[in-house]
Amino acid sequence: MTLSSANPLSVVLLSMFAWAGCGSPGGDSRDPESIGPGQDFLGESPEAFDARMEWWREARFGMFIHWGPYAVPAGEYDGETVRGVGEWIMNTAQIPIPEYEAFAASFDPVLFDAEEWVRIAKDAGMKYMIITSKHHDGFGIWDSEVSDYDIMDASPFGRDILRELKDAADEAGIRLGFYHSIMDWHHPDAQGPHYPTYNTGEKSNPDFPRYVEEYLRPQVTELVREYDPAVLWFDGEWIPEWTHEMGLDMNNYVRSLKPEILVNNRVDKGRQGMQGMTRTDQRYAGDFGTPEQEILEGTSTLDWESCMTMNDSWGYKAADERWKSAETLIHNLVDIAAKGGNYLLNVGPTAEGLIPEPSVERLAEIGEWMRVNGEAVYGSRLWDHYEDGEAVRYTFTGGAFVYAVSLGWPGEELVLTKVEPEAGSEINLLGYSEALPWSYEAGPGRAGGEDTGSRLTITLPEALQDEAARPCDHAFVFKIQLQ
Ligand code: FHN
Repeated sequence: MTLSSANPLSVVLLSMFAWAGCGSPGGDSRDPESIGPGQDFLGESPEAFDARMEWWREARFGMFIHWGPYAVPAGEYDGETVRGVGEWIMNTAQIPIPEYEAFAASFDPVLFDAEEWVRIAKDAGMKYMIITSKHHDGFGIWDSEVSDYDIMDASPFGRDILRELKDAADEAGIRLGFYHSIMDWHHPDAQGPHYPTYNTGEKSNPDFPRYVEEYLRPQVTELVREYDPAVLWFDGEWIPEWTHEMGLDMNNYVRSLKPEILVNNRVDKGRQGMQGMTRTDQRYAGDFGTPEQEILEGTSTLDWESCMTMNDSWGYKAADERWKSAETLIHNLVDIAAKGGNYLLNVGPTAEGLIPEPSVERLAEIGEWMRVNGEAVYGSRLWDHYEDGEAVRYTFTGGAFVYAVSLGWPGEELVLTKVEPEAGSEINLLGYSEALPWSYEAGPGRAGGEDTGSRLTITLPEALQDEAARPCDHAFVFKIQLQ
């Protein structure tokens, strides 16, 4: 069993924050009628928040897609493999803007098939997709009126990738959201002038507010109005130029364009690094926390989504073959669902427009598992316990049943210490038709209103000791009727 994982965050901050008169510096250049006076989305009622989050909490599993001109060098520069993640090559290899623009000029993914990508995600059991509309390199993969540094004007491809994906996703009933980088290594009013170290942290561009007003916000407006995304997934908020006020302002602005949209916590400055949850020292914008490459240690009553690579790079990096196994990915999904979170699993397509085969294979294997066990993941929420030792996770989707998920085959019997079944009820292994024999011994005592030392022993038939006879691989879900 392999798992790879910090603390609760307070999302729904009910403090009032009057919209009109606040917001970004330099007056209000936005289109007035799209923002009602005094509209304050941070003051949303918990009921309204729950209603808005409902599809997302039900979904639990999504595809992250990092794709752009960085797929062209694919992690190589000057004949060398550049250290670190592929999508950072412009910064890591200190590539001057004109030279990097040449990668955009040769970004021509003729094998790109939006329906195929959506099919791969849907068949894996994923319910939503988040694609990089613009990453730190500043290149837009949609037909932007605001900029020429996009797929229509700066590359020979001439097809609107976001349009094609949106249409395919809608067709398949998959929700589509956009990652959008606040940091921009290409824009002269943003981090472009920080060359050679675009992600410096030591310099601050005094013209940055103009970038926010005349570039970032208009592009965000285009994305929301033209493509109606379900989620805006901001990133790159750590730059010194981006402020808490700008974050609150952007959150409210985006919500005023589409009140039901979801916005991650990286719109604001409250994120605690890779652990990803939001500090509580003051009110911050954002609907969910974003642990990165890790899973929360314990549970959180608040919404969170762990994003993770399948190898070590978000963007396509030819040399990176450190692929996680399908078993690891399935165990992560179960662990995250048991802890009340979402799993946003990444793919980094090639410059030709293909999702790498190792990713496709693993997603297909996860899909096989989800077709047997998905009911234990979708809509899962916190139960009394999320684990029963290293090798067992509990998921609960409301109703009369709890799911005990064994991370690996338990052998001839599975012993659980934190659940008492309804007397005389059936225990079933998902995907296996016959009910399983079980016995329950109440514990010697009760602590915290619970039986301690109780033992529920589920006996597994001889037939299932043969791997080929089991309904699935990697993790096994026992459906238990609660007392
Ligand atoms: O710098 C980015 C990185 O390239 C990638 O997009 C990840 C995904 O969450 N976020 C940032 C690092 O925290």
